[in-house]
Amino acid sequence: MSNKLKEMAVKLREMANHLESLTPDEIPTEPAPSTTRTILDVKGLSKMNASFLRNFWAMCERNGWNVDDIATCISRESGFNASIQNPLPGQTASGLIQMIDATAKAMGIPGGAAELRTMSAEAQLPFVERYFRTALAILKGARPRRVDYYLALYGSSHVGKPFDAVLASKGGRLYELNSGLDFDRDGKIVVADLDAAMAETQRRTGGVRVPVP
Ligand SMILES: [Ca+2]
Repeated sequence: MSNKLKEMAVKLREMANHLESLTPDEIPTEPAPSTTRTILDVKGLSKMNASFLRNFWAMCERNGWNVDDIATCISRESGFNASIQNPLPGQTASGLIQMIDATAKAMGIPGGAAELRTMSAEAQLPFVERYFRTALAILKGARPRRVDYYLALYGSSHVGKPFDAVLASKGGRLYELNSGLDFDRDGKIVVADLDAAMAETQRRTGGVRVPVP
């Protein structure tokens, strides 16, 4: 046995003797494991209060949804600003996930988008949950891809579509309203563009995560 190994053996024996001499109360315990409940720090998320973060986490957990991906959608749509409205003329899209007036009414808000804008972010969550549940039902229980959450916001008919499926083309109204989503600027918004936009939003966090209190 080398001298180094002998020294280590002696040290280990000393440590073992020391531990044996401790009473149970004195035996050092492992520090409490840090929480695994964290959400990717996408723009706007860190300003949300503890109650919202807890409810948001619980909503994703009970539905088996990816909390980072839904947070990414909300960040891109509203920056977690519950009272925000799409500023373009004639557009009613409002709130966390930018529901249009007809959708807000269909989700059970009698006053539609105008009423939605008066609700807190936390009060909007049950309607966000109802919306995603309805839109993702087309997957029949299959795990959504990252982009499926975003596709859900563009109409549930797009959920599950392949990455090369075209959602809008240059010249069309839908394209002009969402031209920022044409990530590679080729005149077509395809599913892959939406996924790339989500990836970019997530990359900008630098991997920083917000703990759920
Ligand atoms: Ca494109």
